[in-house]
Amino acid sequence: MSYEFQRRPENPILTAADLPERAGYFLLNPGAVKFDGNYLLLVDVFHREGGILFWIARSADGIHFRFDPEPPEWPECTDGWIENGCYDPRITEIDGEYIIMYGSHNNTLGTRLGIVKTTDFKHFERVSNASEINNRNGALFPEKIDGLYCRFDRPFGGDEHSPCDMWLSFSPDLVFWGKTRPSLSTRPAHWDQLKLGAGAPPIRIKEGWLEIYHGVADSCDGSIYSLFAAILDYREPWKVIARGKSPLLFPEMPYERSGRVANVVFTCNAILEPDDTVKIYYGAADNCICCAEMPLADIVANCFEGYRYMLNCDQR
Ligand code: M1P
Repeated sequence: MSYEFQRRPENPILTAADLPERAGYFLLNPGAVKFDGNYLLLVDVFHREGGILFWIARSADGIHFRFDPEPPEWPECTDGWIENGCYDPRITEIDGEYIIMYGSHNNTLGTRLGIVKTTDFKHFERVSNASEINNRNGALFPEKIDGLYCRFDRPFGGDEHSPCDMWLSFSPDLVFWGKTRPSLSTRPAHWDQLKLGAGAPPIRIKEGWLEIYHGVADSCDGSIYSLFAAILDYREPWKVIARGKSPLLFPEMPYERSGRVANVVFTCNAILEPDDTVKIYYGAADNCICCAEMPLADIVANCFEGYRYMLNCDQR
């Protein structure tokens, strides 16, 4: 049986033409939360003047979004790191604070993970630059594991086109990170054979932690980014309980197959709705933003239809 996300017929739901004063050329990979009765997207915008920055879009119905008139005032770095751009935000709510983990880019040195927090999506406060250089796809768990904050990250040792896996790191304070250990790895002859990276902050479900991630495969004509799911043990998230064998979303539509980067579907978010539907706002071809939905039960079925690593689901 094939379990896949269903695309919204309104796709793409946001394009650069929706920006105030034609401020940019490409939109991609938003963080997404429900905030103050609205759906809120923190969108990567490739600006007309060059560079990449965040801009907020809001919607009452989750489909028709409007950008704020101006981008938010984004806090500068405090540790000597010059941030020339920011992208791929993952937003995690912990105790009423929204913690944003994102790619903090320096034109010469590369990308590391930045952390900024807010309570109102108007004022943003820097927490830390929380990784070494050449690390991105950071996603913070919404609960501490054994008293420590826990994040996925994705170091790329060679260069970003080399094979690379997802890792887990832990921190007492969101500043100092360690106890780093491997998590999900690439799989030969699968659509995540080359590299992978966290997508959404994990969601706690009864089977463990649900993680929707992107897997990358190489083709004769560049990379192909698709979305997968895995379920990890609740107390020991380095243990994989189940992992989907086939993608939940594969770039098939024209707006996913051509754009700034061809053949990309990429999410930094997953919203579990009260009716147990999972909604994602994903970047298509690094060019525009789309929405897709799928029952949680079907995502779980996709995971268990794949490999079964461990059937002890009792630890909640
Ligand atoms: O161009 C596709 C994606 O490439 C990067 O993802 P990864 O680090 O997994 O290769 C990111 O830059 C992402 O923003 C982009 O959509």
